Amino acid sequence: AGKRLRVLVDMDGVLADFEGGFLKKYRARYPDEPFITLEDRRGFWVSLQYGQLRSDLCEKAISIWESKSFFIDLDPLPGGVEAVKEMARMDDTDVFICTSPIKHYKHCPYEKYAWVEKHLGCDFLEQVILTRDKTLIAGDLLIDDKPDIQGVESTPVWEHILFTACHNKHLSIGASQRRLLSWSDDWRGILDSKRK
Ligand code: BVP
Repeated sequence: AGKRLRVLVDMDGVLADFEGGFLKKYRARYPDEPFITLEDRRGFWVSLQYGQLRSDLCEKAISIWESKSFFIDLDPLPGGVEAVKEMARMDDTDVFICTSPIKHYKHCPYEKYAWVEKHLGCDFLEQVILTRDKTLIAGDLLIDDKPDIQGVESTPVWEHILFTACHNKHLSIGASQRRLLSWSDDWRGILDSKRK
C-alpha cells in the first residue's frame, strides 16, 4: 500500500507531432525557401536552427506555429493517446498533460484544450496544466522531449524522463537520466519503478 503516482506528460513532441506538423505547414507556406529535414534537426528550438540556416527564416518559422489551426491540426504521435488513456485507468495513478503555451496566445491555449478534447475526450480537460514553468508543478515523473527543463524552482519534485524526438536523439545524456524511446518503449516499467 502506498500513495498515488502522479505522471506529468508533455504535449508537443510527446503526444502531438509538433515537428512533423511544423515541417508540413512550413513547406506548404514557403515552398521556395530552404528547410531542415527531421533527420537534420538539432536542438529543441526550431526557430533557432532556422535562424542559423538564414536569419530571416527564424520569423518565418515562428509564423507557422502562431497561425490559426496549427496546434489543433497536429497529428497524435504513435501510441501516445492510447498510453495516456491506459495510464489514467491504472490503479493509484493520476496523469496530467503538462504543456507550455506559446506567448502569442490568440490560438494556442484554446487549440491545446481543443486537441485534448478531440483526442482524449472532454473528461480529460480536467487533467490539463498550461504553464510556462514546469518546475513549479509537483509530480513523480515528467515525460518530456525537452532536454533541459528549467524554471524558478531549482529542485523540481519530478524525475524527468527524456522522450526521444528528432531533435534530441543524438544527445548523450547523463548517467542518471532515463529515456523513453517512443510509446512502444517500456513506459509501464518506468511508472512501476516509481511506485512505493
Ligand atoms: O508550444 C510549444 C511550441 C513552442 O514552445 C512550446 C514548447 O512547449 P513544451 O513542449 O516545452 O511544453 N516552441 C517555440 C519555439 C520558438 C519560439 Br521563438 C520553438 O522553436 N519550438 C517550440 O516548440
